[in-house]
Amino acid sequence: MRFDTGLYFITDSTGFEREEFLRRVRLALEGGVTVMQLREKNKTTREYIELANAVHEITKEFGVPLIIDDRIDVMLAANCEGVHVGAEDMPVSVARKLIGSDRILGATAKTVEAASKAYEDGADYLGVGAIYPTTTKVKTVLTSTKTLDAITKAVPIPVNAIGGLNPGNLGILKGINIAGVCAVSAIMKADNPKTAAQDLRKAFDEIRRKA
Ligand code: TZP
Ligand code: MG
Repeated sequence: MRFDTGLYFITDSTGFEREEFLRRVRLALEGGVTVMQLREKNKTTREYIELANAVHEITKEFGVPLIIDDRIDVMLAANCEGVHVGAEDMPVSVARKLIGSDRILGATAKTVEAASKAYEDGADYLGVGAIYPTTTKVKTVLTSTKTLDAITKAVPIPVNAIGGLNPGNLGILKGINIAGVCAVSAIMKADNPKTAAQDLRKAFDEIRRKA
């Protein structure tokens, strides 16, 4: 399965009926999402597994890896491709031991020190942000583009920018060697998640061309 963090879509099912949520997931994939993360904060374990299975059926059709936010048990239960851990979740080294070497392990990092440690502890990619303030429910602080740039130079694994990103505001990332962009609301809440994903991809390719 390809592992390309170029267009990393993080879901948030809040406020969507199941069928509408799954329709949006499919549209996002049609729009060129390269990796997807299921991020659920208010579901029971049973519900989280059930939704992971349903989303995984769709991502598999597109050959796109499905990463589960935070929950290794849910990732294993739905036999997904990987897990993403934040600063308050399972430590990266423990997560790596638990999931083995074949699954994808992502980590959040806001400093060069945290990024280097996450890499040494076994992370396959990093999410760095928030670059802009975000309306998505998350405990985070802003990360400067200077820190983002330093992190890309400090670790040899893909580094993605995250937080408040949309096709119109990627300009500040120009010249920084990120592997991709992560987005929740720019795709999840778009009138059309397919064109939203396409637009985000185009904007990312554009800043890379100018990098
Ligand atoms: N971590 C840092 S910002 C963020 C996460 C999970 C949320 C990003 O959501 P959005 O809607 O793309 O700003
Ligand atoms: Mg987390």
